[in-house]
Amino acid sequence: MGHYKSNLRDLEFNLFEVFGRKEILGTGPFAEVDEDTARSVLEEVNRLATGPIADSFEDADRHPPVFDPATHSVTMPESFKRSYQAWVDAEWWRLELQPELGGTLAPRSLVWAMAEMVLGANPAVWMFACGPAFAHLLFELGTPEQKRFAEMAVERRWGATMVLTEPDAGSDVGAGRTKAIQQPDGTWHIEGVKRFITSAEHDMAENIFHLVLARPEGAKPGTKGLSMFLVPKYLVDVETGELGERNGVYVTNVEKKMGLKVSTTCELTLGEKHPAIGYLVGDAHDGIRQMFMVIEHARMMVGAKAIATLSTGYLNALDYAKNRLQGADLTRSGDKTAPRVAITHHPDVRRELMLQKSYTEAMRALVIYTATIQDQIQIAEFEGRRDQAAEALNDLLLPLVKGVGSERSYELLARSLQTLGGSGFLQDYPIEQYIRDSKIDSLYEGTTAIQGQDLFFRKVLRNQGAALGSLLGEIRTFAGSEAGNGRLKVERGLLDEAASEVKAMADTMAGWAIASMETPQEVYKVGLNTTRFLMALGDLVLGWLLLRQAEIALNALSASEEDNAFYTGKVAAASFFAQTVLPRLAAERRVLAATGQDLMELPENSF
Ligand code: ST9
Ligand code: FAD
Repeated sequence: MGHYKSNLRDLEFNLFEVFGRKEILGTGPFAEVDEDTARSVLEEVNRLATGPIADSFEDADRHPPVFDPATHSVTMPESFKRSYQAWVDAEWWRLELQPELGGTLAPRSLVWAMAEMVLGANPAVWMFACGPAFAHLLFELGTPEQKRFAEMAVERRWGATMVLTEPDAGSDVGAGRTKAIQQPDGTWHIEGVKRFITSAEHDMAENIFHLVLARPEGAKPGTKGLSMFLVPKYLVDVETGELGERNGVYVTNVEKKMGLKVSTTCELTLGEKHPAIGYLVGDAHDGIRQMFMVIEHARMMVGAKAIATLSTGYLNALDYAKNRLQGADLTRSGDKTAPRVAITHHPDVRRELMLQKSYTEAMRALVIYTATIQDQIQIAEFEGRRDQAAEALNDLLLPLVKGVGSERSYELLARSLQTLGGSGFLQDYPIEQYIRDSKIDSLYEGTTAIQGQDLFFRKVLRNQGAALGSLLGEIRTFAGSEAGNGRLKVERGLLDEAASEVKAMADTMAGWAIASMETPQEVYKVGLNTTRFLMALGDLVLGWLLLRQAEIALNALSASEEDNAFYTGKVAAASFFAQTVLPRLAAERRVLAATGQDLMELPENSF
């Protein structure tokens, strides 16, 4: 048995029983993908993920890529190349592409369900294989030549990267100093050093194209002065498809890391040896907006990766717990002759397992729910209109998927390891690697602090609370409904209280933000609470999604005996979360309300 334990049953429960994807499959933009096709895709991806994709997970951690500074090249582990090739050859990544690029457009909900299994089995496989998704964006934004480039990138499976970060520009992307100098022939020379660039070098594709943020000479400071350039490793003749000269963009270092070692994290030096030729994407100076189209996608991916890892961590812990005999049942602890029981019998282990299960399944539901909002956006685009409410809700949910998904997964993976006792600390089990590999998820694509600020300042305040208001409205309507026919009454009451706490938190923070227009320091109180608010809204939404699942599960339970254990577990997880997690939001609200300026006034040398 490989390390990866998938949960296809729960993915299908979300897609088909909770979020009714049957209604949109086989119709509109998804005419080519009906329910049967979707189910068989999931089954096939599950087979690949639990087999060849997962196979190199451990080996590639122990034998990471080798960088040769003399040739600026990277040799990938052979085992990993096989996993990568298995995924690329299966061609399911075409479900992300429009037909003009050789794709068969599927709903985002199906794509993210499929992604969960690959990301859980071997996340770097998905990341290295993102070239076509980058090409999809280039095809949308690019000039006719760039569209042709994008077609070739898909046909020939080129790799791709997103290039923002510099030594002095991490969270603060606008501090970037990489320059772009226009040439008489309309191309640009890019000069600078970027760092931490994922997948910027490897030996699994004949070409790699970089989407680079750089500042044209004379452009204004900050993010709004940045433009996006296409900088290929090898120049390409788009008429003939021939690869031309080596471009002046070289990997000058590959980082040694705590985890996710097979994913190359590169220093990228542009224009030092010879010119690094760049092409302005879409011939428009619109870099940060364009790059955020990639970032939004990548933030969803990072959250999905974290949650997928927690899921396999929990299922490994559960498997171990069912088989590990230790101690007697607590009711017979005084009897030294009592039979030893599986540790699942111990109340403390049960509580820990249920905490892992409820967060895992709630966060999976969060990913799929967010993806269903993306389905709505896709359908609107297909019909030639914009669904602005769906766009705003998707914007609101993304920091939850990324910020809450990564923080809770890392925290709970430590609980999964704990379930194995000392064995969890060993490399004989995959959880120590899961923890190392998933730590990155709260760091890249915007740290948790950035997610909290994005959520509050951009997605709540700037949106004047519209998306938050309608989400809270939906949650409260559910709480006030008859969902669960009385069986979920207590839980719905707890959900309603939690919604009031979160609303009060948002109102208090908005009050400080408004007051800061007169008294600037008031904004510190907001900044002291943005992460708290992020996590609190996350718990509320997770609690709601679990209860929605429980309602469906209760109906299914009374309709048939089939899958009894699965549905019973759903109701139990929702109930547990409502009773043990949601009440904590009252304390969070009190802590928030009591925020003062003390921390900000404390002299730095008193820390
Ligand atoms: C990284 C990569 O870490 C790690 C993993 C790589 C994996 C590779 C594979 C990924 C695959 C993806 C494939 C994709 C293909 C795509 C296909 C898609 C079809 N939402 O607030 P302001 C924009 S990479 C949208 O003033 P500051 C907006 O245009 C490194 N847009 O910001 C705005 O203008 P306006 C990741 C947003 O104070 C403008 O920015 N690094 C959003 O100037 C300025 O906004 C980071 O993530 C948003 N949420 O700058 C950096 N926010 O307001 C983290 C801003 O007029 N730091 N815009 O609309 C931040 O996010 C900062 O808050 C900051 C601040 C840089 C935005
Ligand atoms: P800093 O910005 O220096 O942050 C340090 C600490 O300060 C953090 O805790 C942060 O939350 C906090 N902080 C910073 N600013 C604020 C603020 N305004 N308010 C509150 N707190 C703040 N980048 C790319 O462009 N492309 C890639 O492909 C890529 N891949 C990566 C892969 C790996 C393995 C790693 C480690 C990084 C990668 N990155 C990539 C860079 C990544 O996005 C940045 O590391 C991240 O955005 C944080 O920047 P920083 O590391 O400079 O931290």
